[in-house]
Amino acid sequence: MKQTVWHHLQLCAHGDPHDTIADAAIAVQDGRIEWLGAAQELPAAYRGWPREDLAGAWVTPGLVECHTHLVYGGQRADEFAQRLAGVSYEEIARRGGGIVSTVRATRAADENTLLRTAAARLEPLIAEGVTAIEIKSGYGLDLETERKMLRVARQLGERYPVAVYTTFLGAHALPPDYAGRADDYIDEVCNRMLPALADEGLVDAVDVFCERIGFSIAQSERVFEAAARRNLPVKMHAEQLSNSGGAALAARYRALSADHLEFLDEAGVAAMKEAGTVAVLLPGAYYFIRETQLPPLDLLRRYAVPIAISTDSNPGTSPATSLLLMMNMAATLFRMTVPEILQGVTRDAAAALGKQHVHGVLETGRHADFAVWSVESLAELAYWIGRPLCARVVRAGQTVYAGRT
Ligand code: DI6
Ligand code: FE
Repeated sequence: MKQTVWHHLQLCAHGDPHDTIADAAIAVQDGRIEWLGAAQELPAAYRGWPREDLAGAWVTPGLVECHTHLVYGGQRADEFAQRLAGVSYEEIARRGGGIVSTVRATRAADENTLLRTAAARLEPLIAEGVTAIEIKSGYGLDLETERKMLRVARQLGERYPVAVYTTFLGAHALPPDYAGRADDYIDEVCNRMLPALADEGLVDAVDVFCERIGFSIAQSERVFEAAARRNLPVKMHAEQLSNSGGAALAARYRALSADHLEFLDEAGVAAMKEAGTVAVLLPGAYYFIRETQLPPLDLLRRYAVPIAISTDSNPGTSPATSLLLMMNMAATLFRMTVPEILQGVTRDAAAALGKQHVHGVLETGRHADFAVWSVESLAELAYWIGRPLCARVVRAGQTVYAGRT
């Protein structure tokens, strides 16, 4: 039986910097939290256990990264360079760039290549304290490659000390072989791809890109109906470039989350509140495509809609692998507060995955998944730009990463 008392730490157990314990201890047995609280109140039963001294460091729940496209082939740096040289999105798409170029590269890559390249994007996230992560498909757009992507996502969870939750995003873009036949492709997604991948245990949730350049409300609803037939939760890329009413549709299907939301309106916010749908904000995509429309923070606050933050790590609009940088962008670009940001990468990000009972908060009975920080103030987690701040990552009571202290 592995017993440890972690002590000499400052504890932020709920991701709320107003709810902390200055001199705390966490008793862990076989990877689960037996007790946590003020060190002076440590029950006698735990006082003889072996100790780990954290030298007064801040401890938060392990971070939850709730929206990534981590698995894909190739990269799109040359496309980025073309855009800087003045070539338009439309011209790049005409030249075969955009999502389609990543689809080609993903179809051509074998599983080992996808695993290796995705791992290189996962490791920096783990080094920043991430202990749970969502990974989408969506660059295969055919059954074989969507399966390959989701298998790689599952393998990442087997090989790395991080809980991986997969999302089927077959409705990410229209593959070239279905040009002009979007409804036929949605048939393929709903009637063949999703059932097969769900039967193989590869799908934890289903997502759709509801947008003018993505899929319509009607097509998105068909994907949600197919997910409902398999009792799978849904989420949506919604209102990223325009207001199509996607968030309200997502709320009607009690979606776990609606993501991006720059063009979200009050009707959508109210519907999300009523449904308990989490707003996932993606400052990396906002920044990288130089968007100017801010998500409606005031409306989300007024309706008390939970707000999560994520990298949206993807090769086209957010080639990011730092959740800490997203926390700084959420502050500087979206004007979110430190408490909102900390809860946005712990408690509310866990809720965006429907895993609020497992991740995002430290309490007795849960896995001892926590991050140890080399900071004097928790505000530093949103303050520094691109600085390593994580001293240690503990997953199920075991140190799985040790950084600079
Ligand atoms: N919204 C986005 O920003 C990404 N997908 C989506 O639905 C873009 C993906 C890409 O450009 O590769
Ligand atoms: Fe995305």
